[in-house]
Amino acid sequence: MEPRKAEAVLSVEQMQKYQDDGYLHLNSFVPDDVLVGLQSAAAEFVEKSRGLKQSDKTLDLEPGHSASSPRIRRLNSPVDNHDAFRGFALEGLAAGLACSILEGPVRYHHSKLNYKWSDGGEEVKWHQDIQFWPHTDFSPLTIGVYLDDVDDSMGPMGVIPSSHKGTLYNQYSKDGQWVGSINAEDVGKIDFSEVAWLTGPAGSVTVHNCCMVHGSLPNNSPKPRPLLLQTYSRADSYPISHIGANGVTGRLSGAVVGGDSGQSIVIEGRTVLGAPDWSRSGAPTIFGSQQDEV
Ligand SMILES: O=C(O)CCC(=O)C(=O)O
Repeated sequence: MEPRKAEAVLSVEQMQKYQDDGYLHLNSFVPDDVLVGLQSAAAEFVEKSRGLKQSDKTLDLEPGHSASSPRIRRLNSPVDNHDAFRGFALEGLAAGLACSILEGPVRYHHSKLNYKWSDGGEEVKWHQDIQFWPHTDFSPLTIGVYLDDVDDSMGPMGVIPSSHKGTLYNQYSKDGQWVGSINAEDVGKIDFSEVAWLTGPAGSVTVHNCCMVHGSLPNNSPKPRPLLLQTYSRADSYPISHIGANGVTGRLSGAVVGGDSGQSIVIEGRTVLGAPDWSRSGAPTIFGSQQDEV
């Protein structure tokens, strides 16, 4: 399948809303045939989990998980683990949407499927994403797809409109431990009166910028709340190594979708035309490159 090119998937108003508010909420956006493929891939991992007693590299299980009553927190890197997720994120609708919002080729960063199981599936505390995997700009965004109908009782994702333009919070505890959430003192200063809870029928899509303050409540309903998430940046934005999850975001992380990256980066106002990406093939020596050896 041809990679998706940047094309006008969204209206001018929606594009402006993303810039202003830092998020989008697209009800019933994924066509049924695509949705069914994603749902059935997600169900395969539920079946697989029945054979597990504890979390492994792919599936993160909640305490209390059993073969007869699975409780999955997360499927790590769905893009690396199932063709349906890979196609959707790197060639299909999510790829096209990312190229459209970022107005050109994009660099895929990582993916995950948060199942947020029924009857107490865990909350995600208020946080911002960029501290987990800093990039050379603030273009990274995450596209979420609800694989089931989600209402207020199921711990939908909540966002604080326009918070992507504000403070970038410290997500360490007072004693210097990384906790991945905004501390209680800072949370106390945030105005939650405008919080938007992103509910919707299966196939509804959320998009949030990497600096957006967001989180979700526990799922106390009798149904899981599967949310498939995939993150992209502009193709000329690069994850900064040796901070957070960068470097451990999966086999296909770094794939450029919808065109070429150009390997060009602006640092301190000067443009560097970088060498090709050798992260998968291994780097040649300077001798090999200069003598034109393959
Ligand atoms: O699953 C959710 O509700 C939010 C997910 C999220 O923010 C994250 O995994 O970073």
